[in-house]
Amino acid sequence: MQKRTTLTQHLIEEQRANGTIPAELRLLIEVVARACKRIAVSVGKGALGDILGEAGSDNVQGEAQKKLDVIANELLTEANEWGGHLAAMASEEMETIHKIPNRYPKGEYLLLFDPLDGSSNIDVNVSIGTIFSVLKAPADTTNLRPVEEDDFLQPGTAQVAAGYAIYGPQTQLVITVGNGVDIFTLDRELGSWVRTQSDVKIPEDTKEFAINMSNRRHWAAPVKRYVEECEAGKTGPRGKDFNMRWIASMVADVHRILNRGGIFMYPWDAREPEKPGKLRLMYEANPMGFIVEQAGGAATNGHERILSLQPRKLHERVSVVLGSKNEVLRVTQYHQDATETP
Ligand code: P6P
Repeated sequence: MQKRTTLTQHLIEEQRANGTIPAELRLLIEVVARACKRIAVSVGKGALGDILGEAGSDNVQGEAQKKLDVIANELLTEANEWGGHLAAMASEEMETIHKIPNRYPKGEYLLLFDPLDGSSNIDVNVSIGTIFSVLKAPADTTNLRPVEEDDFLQPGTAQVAAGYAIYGPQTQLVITVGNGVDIFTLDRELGSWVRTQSDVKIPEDTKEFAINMSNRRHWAAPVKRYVEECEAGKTGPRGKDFNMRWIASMVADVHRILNRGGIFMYPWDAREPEKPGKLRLMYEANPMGFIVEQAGGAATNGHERILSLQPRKLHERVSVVLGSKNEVLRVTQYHQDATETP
């Protein structure tokens, strides 16, 4: 029987080898991982638990919340309040930042999360997930002043850890602390996360693209050009046939790309021209961008590196193009061509 490495052992070995994981950060990641196990139990109940359907409330984005959105958000906030690792939290499901109650000690980290991404898939039993990002809180927030929303507005390059859990045929946890990407599978008998893939790398080329094709008429010209060239296949300018996937669950689409390459696009489109895109920068694009880059891929907003963007609002949206590096760079080139064409 092959000896498997658990998440705890992996993080301790990372701490020893690279020193990039202070004990407080390791404990924070373990608390988040434990909360994801509890979310997995709720998700797995389906119709057997009172967890499907609408919660009867809207989130900050004005989207109808599913019961599981609210349950997952509560599980993550309750699990992370008392540990003493955090200065505050932020969630897609909460309009303002969530401060640590005064009865608990404060820590030096900020945790941001989308507690249940892809929730439109819950009721039809398609893979969904939890996405999280960890930032350092400004030093003076630990004792001198309360944390404010602006303290969260750091570029993605400031992340010290990021990850996601995917609740699918297997329940898996994907983690990076800046030394590559590792994947853990939940051993339901032991209740522990077991490392099943180490230092995952995304192929630089691909034959698979992911985009919601029903929005084609609303895309900008460079995106139309890229997708049409993929559709043209072997006889077209790309000289190869492409396949298309769209699960409408970012975690699931990114997980496929992490495992076999591909490009994921949720670009700006003319339906809501004032918005740069649908996906959220702080707790979707930044953590996924960190993970994809750590696996040798690229992540841009079509023009520039996502992790370099300076956030202006906690819930701001962004256009996302991520995955196999050479394909992402091609889309960026097409955007540059379009700006240079007279
Ligand atoms: P559409 C899920 O609601 C989500 O935020 C992402 O997980 C997913 O990639 C995207 O929206 C799907 O959007 O417009 O195709 O339903």
